[in-house]
Amino acid sequence: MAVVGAKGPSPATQLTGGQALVQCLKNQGVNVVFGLPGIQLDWLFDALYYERDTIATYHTRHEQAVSYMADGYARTTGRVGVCVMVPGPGVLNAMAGLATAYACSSPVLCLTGQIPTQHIGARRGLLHEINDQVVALRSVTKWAATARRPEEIPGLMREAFLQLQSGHVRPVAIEVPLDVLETAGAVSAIERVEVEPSAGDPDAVERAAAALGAAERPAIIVGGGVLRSGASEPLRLLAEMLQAPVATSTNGRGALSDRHYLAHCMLGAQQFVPTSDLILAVGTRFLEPSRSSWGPRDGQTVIQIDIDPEEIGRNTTVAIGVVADARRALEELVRRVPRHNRKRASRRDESVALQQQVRERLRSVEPQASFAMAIRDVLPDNGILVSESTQVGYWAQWGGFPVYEPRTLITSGYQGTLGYGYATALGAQVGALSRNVVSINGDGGFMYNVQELSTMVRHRIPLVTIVFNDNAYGNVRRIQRESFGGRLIASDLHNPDFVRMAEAFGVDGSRARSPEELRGVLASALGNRRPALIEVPVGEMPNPFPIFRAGFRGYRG
Ligand SMILES: Cc1ncc(C[n+]2csc(CCOP(=O)(O)OP(=O)(O)O)c2C)c(N)n1
Ligand SMILES: [Mg+2]
Repeated sequence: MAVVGAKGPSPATQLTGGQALVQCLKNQGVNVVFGLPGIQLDWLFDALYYERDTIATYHTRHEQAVSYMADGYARTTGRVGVCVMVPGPGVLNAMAGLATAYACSSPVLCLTGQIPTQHIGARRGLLHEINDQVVALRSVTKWAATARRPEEIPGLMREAFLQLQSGHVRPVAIEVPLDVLETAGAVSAIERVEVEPSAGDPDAVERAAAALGAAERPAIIVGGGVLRSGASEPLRLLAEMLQAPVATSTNGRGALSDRHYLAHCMLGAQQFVPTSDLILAVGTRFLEPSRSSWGPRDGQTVIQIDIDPEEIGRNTTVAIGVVADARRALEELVRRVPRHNRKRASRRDESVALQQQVRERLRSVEPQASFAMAIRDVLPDNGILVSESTQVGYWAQWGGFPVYEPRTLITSGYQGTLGYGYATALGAQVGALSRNVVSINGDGGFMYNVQELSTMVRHRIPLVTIVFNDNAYGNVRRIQRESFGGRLIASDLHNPDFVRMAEAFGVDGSRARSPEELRGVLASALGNRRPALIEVPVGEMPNPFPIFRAGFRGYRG
């Protein structure tokens, strides 16, 4: 790992801890912060006040939204999403967002306060005190530290930004006690830290190139790592060179455009993996294939490329492992494979036939398919869909919703965090202000962050959010009906009139009662470029799980 652009510390100046944090953010090129203030953070917010022309502060109505928004922003931009919240209850409120960012390998920097240094660990019961806050933060970050003096802040921020750009990217956190934010010290602000991505061990890449070139029917499975490293172009070139079908995990969807003849979701992989002699896995935990009846078996060679050495071979036996950035490694393979590559017949017809077969199977799940495709019909190719744990969301994210560009489908990954969607979409829209962003929610999940309708109006975020309202935790209710003899408990919901509620917040409210109506109402909402909510009253929807998880053991959604 090479660090470029990091200059030595500039001459020290007298800065408060709060000012030091903000100078480090500024030097690192951060220009958006999501935060909710409080007395422990007054010195930090005051420092943000002085830099308000460089760093925009988006404040929310609950701390869960600051971490979700930072994650959404990071996912659409690829930049670091910064969230700021008071210690104790503020941190705890933000943890589901951090856990989701962790699951989705998202670069989120969490900055929080702490009780005054001299009292930490004494358990006196000071304002916002919780025991072992930094330990709690470690459960949802790859690295968390405490700043004990203002002078330590540049070094800690440097480490934070290194961690946010190297290895397995995941959230990091720094807690800064009240007195450290307030006190001035001789602080040297860091310059921008940029990490040069690693291309991996050349010998391992060469062995991978030789094996790929020799394979008769290679297949490629990719995950979010391809999106994070911007590896779509070398992925496409390699796939075409090898005539290898490419399946994307839920987190990797969009890595290869669904318009490409070799692009598949995991339903396609269920068909082509068993007849492949070699499987190349790139930037994916490989969880679903490795735990399914159609996953790798004896006689099939698996090559895995991952930036995280701990992921190599974690979920399946790997013949060749390459620890590398996905883009660098794929570019290297594109350069090396031609020397080894056998002459290959086009697999276009076979792949397109499989795409059609999978599409037909997916489109049989109604009304989910028609609602999702109504959205696709009016959302431009570069428009972003933020999914949720709701019936149309499952269908969309697992493969039904065609994704045409990288970073245009956002999910909660393995965390399955109900309620993450709307606030994450607000952050996604802040990161992509000139593009269309659509958030889909169930009535259950949406109400987790309903108060952020206020944030959407206050900050003029032109997001269009759709609420599929079945007056139920529909997923739970269907399981109770189908698997527990209809013993319904804790799964019915009382809701407000969503349209009137939206209007009370100053949000454009409308209703669509069918996929056809949704297409029209959504098209005009997207054209208006104003905060909007569309309620779609729905009934119980059929279970999509059997179709998607046919070969997948141990997962119920
Ligand atoms: C934080 C969290 N709490 C609870 C759940 C369990 N859960 C998954 S889906 C679901 C119901 C979702 O209801 P709704 O948002 O209305 O969507 P619907 O299934 O009705 O379309 C629940 C409670 C979860 N995934 N995450
Ligand atoms: Mg519901």
